[in-house]
Amino acid sequence: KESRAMKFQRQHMDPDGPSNNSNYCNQMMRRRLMTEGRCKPVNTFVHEPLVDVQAVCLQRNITCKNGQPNCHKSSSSMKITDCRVTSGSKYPNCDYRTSQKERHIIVACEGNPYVPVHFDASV
Ligand code: PAP
Repeated sequence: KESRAMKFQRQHMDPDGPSNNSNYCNQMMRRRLMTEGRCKPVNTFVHEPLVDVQAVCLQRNITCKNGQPNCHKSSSSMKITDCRVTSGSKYPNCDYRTSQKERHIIVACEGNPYVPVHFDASV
């Protein structure tokens, strides 16, 4: 079974991206299996080395959107791409808007090793 840490990498890590094109989210959301059963409504890909994203778990704890205390904010801004399903998108034809940004990321971490398992927000 896929671990939460591996699921985070599948859903959120693209260190070598982004290919600079407006179809990025349409292609990546499908390729990373987030359009199976439903179109995942919002998802962020991070374009930084995995070690740098894992290191965010070493930052001090902050409260996550769901009230849990296991979130951490990156000290530097990171290259990210936000994917948001369009209003006209109809499953199984999942259609996304692609927005490239540079933001501080907030991730939830768990386990031993203590690694990212959930992408909470970018600020
Ligand atoms: P995403 O939130 O990163 O988009 P999602 O598929 O929702 O991905 O998975 C997040 C996982 O992190 C969930 O575990 P599961 O796959 O076993 O359902 C969720 O329980 C877990 N998680 C751990 N800490 C938190 C947190 N503070 N907030 C939300 N989810 C968390």
